[in-house]
Amino acid sequence: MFEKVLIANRGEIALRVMRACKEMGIKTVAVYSQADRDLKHVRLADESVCIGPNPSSQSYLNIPAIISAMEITDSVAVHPGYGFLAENADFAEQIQKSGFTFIGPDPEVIRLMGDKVSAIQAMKAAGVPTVPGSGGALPNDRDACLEIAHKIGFPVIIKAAAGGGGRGMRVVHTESALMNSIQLTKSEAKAAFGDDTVYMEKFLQNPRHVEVQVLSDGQGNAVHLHDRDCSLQRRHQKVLEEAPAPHIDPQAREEVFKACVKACIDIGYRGAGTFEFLYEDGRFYFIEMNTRIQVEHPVTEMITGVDLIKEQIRVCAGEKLSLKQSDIKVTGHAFECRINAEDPKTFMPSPGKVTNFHVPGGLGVRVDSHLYNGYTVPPYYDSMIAKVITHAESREAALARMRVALDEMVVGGIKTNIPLQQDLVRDAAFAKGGVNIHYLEKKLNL
Ligand code: MV4
Repeated sequence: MFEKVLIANRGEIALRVMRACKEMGIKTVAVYSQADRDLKHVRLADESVCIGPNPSSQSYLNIPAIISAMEITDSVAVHPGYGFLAENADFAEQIQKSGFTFIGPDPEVIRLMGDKVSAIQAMKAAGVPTVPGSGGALPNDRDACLEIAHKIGFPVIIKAAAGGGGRGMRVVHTESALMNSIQLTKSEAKAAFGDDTVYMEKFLQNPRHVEVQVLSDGQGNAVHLHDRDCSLQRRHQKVLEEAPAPHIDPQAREEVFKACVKACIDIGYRGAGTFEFLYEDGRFYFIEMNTRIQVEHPVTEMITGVDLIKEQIRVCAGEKLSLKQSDIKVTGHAFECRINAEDPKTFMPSPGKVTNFHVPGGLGVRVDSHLYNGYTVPPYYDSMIAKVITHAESREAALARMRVALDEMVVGGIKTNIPLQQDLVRDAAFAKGGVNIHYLEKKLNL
């Protein structure tokens, strides 16, 4: 096992990773920007290194600074958390070339999945169901594009191969708008990602966002840890997640789980990963793979009892996956509410000093947060300050538990979205389960 791991992240996930390392007897190194010297995990780390000024471009995204911090602390591996450098293939490659271990898949696999066109092709080859589409980059040919669009059928969606997570895409409803939309998406993609490759898919009008968690050792062993529904989102930011996804066709689900496991083995995947699907009319359609641990991983941990971060670290240290598929059993249901430092109505960030922090508790209640009384939420980074997770024997009981937990929580001194979450967990349609990706934005505009 690793002697010492550097945690190249901040906030709740840095603390989450640190807890896993400590339980495993791994020494920890925290890195932080100037604004982050008072982060909770920095105080708890065996060692800590300031890697630069407040803008993440000069600190958490500063690859040479992170590699220097690994060298001076004798770290052997780096955990990237989520965001920042977590899916940066160049970072993973430089870490490997410097003789360190990146806790994640190989740079080639990150690159394969980072390019959405090659990701879809790899998944198709493995038997993962994909969205009907161009099956590759769109040619620079009007007639060929029109033919593809007609074969798929309008509406279609044009997506940047280098995009993902909602960046660089455009819906097209008519033939007359097609070529213009392709050109616009191409020039936006060129400007944003330096790559104007785009592809086309059938636009699914009312899907749910259902994703499958996997663990794989890159040595021919992989398991799935069931699914999560993350349909409640606003502007591509998830707000409330749950596991397992409610009201899923059991046969389609078993097939997609099997295909995800096979795909992990086929691409030589190592670590924790997530297959993102759109789910509509009882069918799954692969859209993207995330090669990192995700924000919402705790709901899966609660229903399976598997510590995903520990397993991720183990397989990335070269151990064989200790879990067999038959070891993984779903127990009950879990929800996660993301608590952000923001105005619950306008969604404007609300950084500042936390004067009064009370976390909910009790059976089946988990709070992943780096906050403490007197902590100042800086304005430079993501506004997520806590995740409240509840677990119970049934979906109804887990939701009731979330209502109680949110009502118990106090975050004084700053504005938070707790009132929005309190409203959502009392929403009748959400309580039934299975609302689609447009539900929250529609509700907010009422
Ligand atoms: C789609 C889609 C409908 N049809 N692809 C947005 C984020 C990125 N991961 C993919 N996205 C979408 N791709 C097809 N063929 C609708 C979305 C989408 C979406 C997907 C998941 C969660 C929220 C979303 C919100 C708007 C659009």
